[in-house]
Amino acid sequence: MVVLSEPVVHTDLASFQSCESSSDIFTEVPVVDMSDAINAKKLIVEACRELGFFKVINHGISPGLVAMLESDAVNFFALPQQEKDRSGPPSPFGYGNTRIGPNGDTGWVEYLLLSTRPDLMLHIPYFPGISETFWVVVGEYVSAVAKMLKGVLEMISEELGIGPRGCLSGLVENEKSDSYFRLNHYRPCPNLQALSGRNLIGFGEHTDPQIMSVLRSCNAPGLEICLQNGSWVSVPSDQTSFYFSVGDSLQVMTNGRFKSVKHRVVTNCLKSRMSMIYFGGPPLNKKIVPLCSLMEEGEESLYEEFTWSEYKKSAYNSNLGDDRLKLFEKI
Ligand code: GA4
Repeated sequence: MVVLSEPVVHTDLASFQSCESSSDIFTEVPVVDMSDAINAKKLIVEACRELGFFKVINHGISPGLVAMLESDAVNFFALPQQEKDRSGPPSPFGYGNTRIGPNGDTGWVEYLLLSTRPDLMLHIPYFPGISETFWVVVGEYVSAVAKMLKGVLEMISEELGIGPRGCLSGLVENEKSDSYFRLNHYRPCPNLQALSGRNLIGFGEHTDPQIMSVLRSCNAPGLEICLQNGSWVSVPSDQTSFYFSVGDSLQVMTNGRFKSVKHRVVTNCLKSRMSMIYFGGPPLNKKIVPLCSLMEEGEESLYEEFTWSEYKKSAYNSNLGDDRLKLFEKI
């Protein structure tokens, strides 16, 4: 579905970062066909090692469900600003506009950040303007995507010979799993001339702290990933597929074999972009350490031991673009 929205004219662009958007359209995103399980496993592991990023097709998630969620999100973001503001500011959950996280990061984006844990969501008193079906649809979408992620993590375990069964996938399946769900809405970039050919940053460069993230976007470009040689490339949008990215926690659990991928979103001059991201996180008390069954004889962990709760605390004390794992690297 194309998200229609009027370009916003905003005179004070100085407070937003801009960048030269990458003209390199990356045509080599690994494509994993879930209907071909044997090849899928190999491709996923290869992609996680080389890029930390891949696209999944034939995933079995109902396009109707995705469309329903997108339509609820479009309706929410189309509400008058003051209505939306009643669901914010985020702490960290709720509606946010241009401010990302607690430490002064900004981006040309408005968003809803939600926890997928019902016990946490109960602390959020009220999301005005969200249709009655919204929670039901979010719930259905999140369980479908979590199931798909669980399948992908099981495939990784099988391919790498990681045991016991469920040691990886069980982390996001666990009812205590600290997973997040985010809806991002990027309005068209205003006043392009003022930026002299540059693009506003929608969501600045960062890696995701969790295990793996699953992104679906509408048919508007904007997502860029950083290749291992340091160059930024633009990911072609594909609203029928899901993009998976390796997070910091999986990098640690594989002792650096998989790399968490740096990514960012640049705004588009004409079209709104809407994305939905599920961040698969472990339970708060889970120790994030390399998986024993993966370690070779004599291999040592590259990282100091930490729990997910400690890592999250440290992430929320950092700025978006910081190298958060650096603090935990063994010297
Ligand atoms: C990046 C990945 C997810 O969007 C997120 C973000 C979180 C937030 O927006 O609340 C953070 C960011 C993200 C990492 C550093 C801190 C925390 C904003 C920020 C500056 C929900 C997450 O888990 O970490």
